[in-house]
Amino acid sequence: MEQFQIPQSFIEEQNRSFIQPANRAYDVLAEDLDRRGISIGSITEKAAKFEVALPSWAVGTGGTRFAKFPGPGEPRTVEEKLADCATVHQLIRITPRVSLHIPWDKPADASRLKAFAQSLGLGFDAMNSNTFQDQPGQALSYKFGSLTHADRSVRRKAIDHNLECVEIGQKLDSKALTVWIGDGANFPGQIDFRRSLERYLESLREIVRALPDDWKLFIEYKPYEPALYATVLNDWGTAYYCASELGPKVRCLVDLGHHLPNTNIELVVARLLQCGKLGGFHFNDSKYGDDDLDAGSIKPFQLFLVFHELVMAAEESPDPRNISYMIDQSHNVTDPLESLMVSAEEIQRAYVQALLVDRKALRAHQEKNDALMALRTLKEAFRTDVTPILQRARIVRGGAIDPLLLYRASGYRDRKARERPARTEPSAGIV
Ligand code: PSV
Ligand code: MN
Repeated sequence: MEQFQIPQSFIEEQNRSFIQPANRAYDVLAEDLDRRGISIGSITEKAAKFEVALPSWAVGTGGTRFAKFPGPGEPRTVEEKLADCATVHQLIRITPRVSLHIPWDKPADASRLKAFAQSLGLGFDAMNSNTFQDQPGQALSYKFGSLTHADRSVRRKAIDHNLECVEIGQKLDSKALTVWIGDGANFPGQIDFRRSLERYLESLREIVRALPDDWKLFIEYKPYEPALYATVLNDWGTAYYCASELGPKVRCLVDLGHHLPNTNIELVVARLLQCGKLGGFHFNDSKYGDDDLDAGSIKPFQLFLVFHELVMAAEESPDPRNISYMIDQSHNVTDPLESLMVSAEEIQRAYVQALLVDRKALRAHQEKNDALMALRTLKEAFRTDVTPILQRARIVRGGAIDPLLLYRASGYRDRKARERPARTEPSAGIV
């Protein structure tokens, strides 16, 4: 059966009903920014160049450990996941790459998958290994750990899996491997903290040795879950220590949900930037823990402050090693494609707002210890409604002025529901 895609002519036709108010709003904002000494043209250009990668594992409905409530037209294969990602990118125009999870997305033929992705206008971002779950029939279990397991043969299996991810990634033209492990303990005394970390480094050394020259490895930390008493890679300090020990190809990955409540994440970002060890992000939002909610839905000011650190650091010393931006969310109650479009836009919004900060004024207020004026300077940028810039950035690239409304009007989900008959077996699991 032919797979439905939204015709480009439909986007153009829909955009016609939004173009006049969008243009008017852009002109009003241009005047306002001009008064503030900011050229809207150069900000729009930067906004149009912004990119964030989509997670293959988030185009299907997610769930909690209690239940999952799948929606109609869920993608069943990696090809269908890519088709959904292509639709998001078609409308939003800032998500040209997909981050794959192995073995969830293990391709039967990697070169064919690469060609298929290219035909959809997509490429690949970081590969993700999975040693936090056993696969059907797996003899050596990860129940008590993987890269840090006490048993050498389990560590061997986990190392080999990561090497395989790199091998697949090379065929797909990916340039990075993200390693997140669930290793840890539920009971005091269950593991030796220092031995576990030594074993982690020993395992990682072998993986890093096999990395192609132009590849990076991202260490993703997380304070707890699935281990509920102690986690081996628990925080940015541990990740930073390991990244330093493992050399220049290894950096830290900040997943916004992977911090204890009230952690000042923008400060963590600044520290990692300063140490030259910030490699990438998994964007999402949270209220309590690793909630994997939509980026910008709970703490948009925090997201803005993170981008303020990134933009400021890039302005002070442009870093050619650049940082990978990826989304990592679980969409439990929404259409995942809608959530991904809205989230990508919120991430781009925070970036654009951060571009508007009058950093000279901010510096002057800091030097005079004028706390309120410093905050006001940040808030002035944060409060600016940059929607007209985001819309214009999409228009120039052939995207949708209002991606959410256009997606709903296109009937995409209904078409997919017919093309992809639902699976009926109940399923639990986070993603
Ligand atoms: C772990 O919670 C995590 O953030 C890692 O990035 C995993 O790869 C991803 O979620 C998917 O479960
Ligand atoms: Mn993550």
